[in-house]
Amino acid sequence: MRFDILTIFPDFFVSPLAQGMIRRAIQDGLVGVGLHDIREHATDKHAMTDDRPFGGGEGMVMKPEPLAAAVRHVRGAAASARVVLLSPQGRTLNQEMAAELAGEEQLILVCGRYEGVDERFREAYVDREVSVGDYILTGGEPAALVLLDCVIRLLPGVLGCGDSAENDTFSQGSRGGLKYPQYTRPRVFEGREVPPVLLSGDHAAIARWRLLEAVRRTRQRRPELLKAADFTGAERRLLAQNGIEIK
Ligand code: 9D3
Repeated sequence: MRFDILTIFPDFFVSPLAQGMIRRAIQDGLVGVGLHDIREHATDKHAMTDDRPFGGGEGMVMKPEPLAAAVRHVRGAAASARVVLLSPQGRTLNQEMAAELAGEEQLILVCGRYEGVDERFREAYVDREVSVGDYILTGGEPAALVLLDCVIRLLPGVLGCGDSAENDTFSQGSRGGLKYPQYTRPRVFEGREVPPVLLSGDHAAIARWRLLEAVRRTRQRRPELLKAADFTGAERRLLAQNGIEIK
């Protein structure tokens, strides 16, 4: 899969792309990422990418011509590339959307700055507008990184053998709930012991304990994620025996 990122801060992405799973995916040729400075497509002599809003008001707006020129430049032969604008007005990114995006051949990610982009660019060039949540960022760049990260790890061959996208917290592997508490060595840390069942070697008991703990904390922290339909009959009985009713 190919990503092209349009930004006025291409350097923002350099270090994050050079770490861990993303770096390996790029090295292995599973992912290609191009960084493009929108400013290089500015048309006036000062290379301005923003201007004052018509009608007045606070802040600046990104001019449409440099954005459009950058998209056309990056598109080149690949006319099929989808253009994604990172914007607080977009649909909130979730795991389902990430999986959908992972099915695309090429994505052009447009990072807005200032108060936003000229509406005519959005109308004419943008296929999808995506937000990463209800909080205020300084621009689209950190949002593009989040999108990049969660889409890349879904691509075939990117995850290590130990991991699996099917076992993710937000996919069906753990039935849409949160993960159970995890422990590693030492057995006692600052006086706190690892729950004995995890040292028992009784794999069925461990599986029951993990299910109960996962459901308990999901109900406490993210009750909206719990759906009875996601549990087998045996699991529902186990939960009921432990005083956990799921509707
Ligand atoms: C008048 C209010 N404006 C500033 C406080 C609105 C505003 C403009 C531009 C708020 C944020 C931004 C920059 N943010 C993004 O470009 C952005 C974003 C975000 O802020 N939150 C979540 N997802 C995204 S995707 C792009």
